[in-house]
Amino acid sequence: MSVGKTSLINRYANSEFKEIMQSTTGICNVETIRSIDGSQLGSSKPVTILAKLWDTVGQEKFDSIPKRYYKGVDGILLVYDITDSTTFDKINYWMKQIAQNVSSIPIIMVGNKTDIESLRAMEYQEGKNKATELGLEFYEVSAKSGEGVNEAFDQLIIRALQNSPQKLNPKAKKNSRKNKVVLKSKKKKNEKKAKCKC
Ligand SMILES: Nc1nc2c(ncn2[C@@H]2O[C@H](COP(=O)(O)OP(=O)(O)O)[C@@H](O)[C@H]2O)c(=O)[nH]1
Ligand SMILES: [Mg+2]
Repeated sequence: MSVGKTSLINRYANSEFKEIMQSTTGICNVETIRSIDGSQLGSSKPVTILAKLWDTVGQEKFDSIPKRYYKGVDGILLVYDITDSTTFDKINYWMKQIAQNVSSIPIIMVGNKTDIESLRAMEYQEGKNKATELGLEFYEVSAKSGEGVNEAFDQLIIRALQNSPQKLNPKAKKNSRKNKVVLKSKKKKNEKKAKCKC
């Protein structure tokens, strides 16, 4: 399901969007250093963190993501495409898959591709209602325009840090790896700062 997982990671980590993405195989991840609002983390100052974003690199097309992909995950971005109701209809399925593999980690639901409003198949409120039903926070975003992307990822990082406060080590300013948060873009979540080679 090409909902835009790789594009969202590329937008968040590299501030870019490429119309044609190579199809992805193999494990692919990208690290990005972010300065995020500290107010929800007990800090009056922005907090600098290193986030590692993992792509699902096509595994979801087999309707099952290998267990190893879930290992060490601190948070999941569950993505559907607002122009394709079949991707929305799979949210419950993926929530069950996640529940079978991880527990007690934040999950944020995201409807991608808001830049193509004319092709919208799922209304904002439908997404919001589904997220509420599942107890998830919800954002509509566009990897293409960038709308909502930083907000959704930043919020996931904040939730992940609230969930694992030991990863928030203010004394580790000189060593941002200690503030590492590992996120996997579910149905969705790619080497170095610059380009994702996926
Ligand atoms: N218009 C539009 N196209 C997008 C957006 N995000 C991804 N795409 C396109 O959707 C297709 C699939 O994107 P990709 O990131 O490879 O999806 P993935 O299979 O979930 O990783 C590609 O042609 C992208 O250019 C978006 O926000 N807006
Ligand atoms: Mg992809």
